[in-house]
Amino acid sequence: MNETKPAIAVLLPAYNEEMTIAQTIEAFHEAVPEAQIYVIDNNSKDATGEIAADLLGKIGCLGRVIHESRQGKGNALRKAFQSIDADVYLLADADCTYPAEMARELIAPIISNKADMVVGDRRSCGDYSRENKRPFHGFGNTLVQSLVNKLFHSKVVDIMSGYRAFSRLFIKNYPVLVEGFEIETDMTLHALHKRFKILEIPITYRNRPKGSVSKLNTFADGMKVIFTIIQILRYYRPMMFFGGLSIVFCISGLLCSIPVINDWINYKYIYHVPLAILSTGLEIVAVMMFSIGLIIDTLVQYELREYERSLLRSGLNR
Ligand SMILES: Nc1nc2c(ncn2[C@@H]2O[C@H](COP(=O)(O)OP(=O)(O)O)[C@@H](O)[C@H]2O)c(=O)[nH]1
Ligand SMILES: [Mg+2]
Repeated sequence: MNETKPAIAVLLPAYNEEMTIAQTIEAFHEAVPEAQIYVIDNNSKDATGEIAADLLGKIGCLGRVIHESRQGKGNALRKAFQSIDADVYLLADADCTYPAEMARELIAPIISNKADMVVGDRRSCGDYSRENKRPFHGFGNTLVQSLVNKLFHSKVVDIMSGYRAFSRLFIKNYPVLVEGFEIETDMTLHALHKRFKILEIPITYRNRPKGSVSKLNTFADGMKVIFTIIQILRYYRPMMFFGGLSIVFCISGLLCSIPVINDWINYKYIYHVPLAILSTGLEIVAVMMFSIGLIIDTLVQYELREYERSLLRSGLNR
């Protein structure tokens, strides 16, 4: 790798994007001519792969088309992160929605080491709410955003943006464990949890051109958002998750025990035997939940420690 001139890789995951792929490649090639452009095609049923390969050859661009058979944006990026070596990675959609002309602005903080992840924030300019015709997506975004910011004491505006630049340090130490669209949320969480430097730059956002359709499914991906929220709590704040459940069980157990205790105080005998058994069971579950939270919290701390060690071992400077 060259110290003076950093290698830049533009990553364009694409699934059935024959309408927009050529325009997207051209736009990024014009914005950053020295960059290598990689299109990660995922079993597209249209001519996405061929169009991309032809065009990359024609314009003399250094990148190539990568094929990944496991479906999903997460799987596609996993392959890209494993097989591409660069100093700066720029991720965008292959659907002409993100402004390629702002590529340099996103890349600059990575090159000058001011950030490990730069996020193109679609929300601050107001374009996203205006251009995006799917209100549920905005709602899901806001829900996850406020939860994440509360948990990590952060101020991230656009958690799910698909326009991002990354340092080599971030990419080569990011374990891709998700398969689909959860990858953006996951990357943000990973960066916050592992204390990578995040910078957000407001960008303009256009809707997909007519005839081109989003691969996102409002219901299925909406369910995933809810699942993601549960996972965030479970993995990143286990004590809060299991502790919260423990409190719920503990209070339910106490409520169930009121008639039982009443019996004992008044008659020195227990008439509400089923309630007594139920409250005992609930209190046992409460203690179990608390213990599970404590164990997983310790594991997360241990994992964080190991992660920091591996960063030091990888010999890359922040
Ligand atoms: N490689 C690959 N890319 C995908 C897949 N699904 C979506 N993409 C691409 O990921 C990008 C974002 O998807 P998009 O449908 O635009 O989602 P939206 O921007 O949230 O509406 C686009 O460039 C898609 O072509 C997939 O299964 N595999
Ligand atoms: Mg898109």
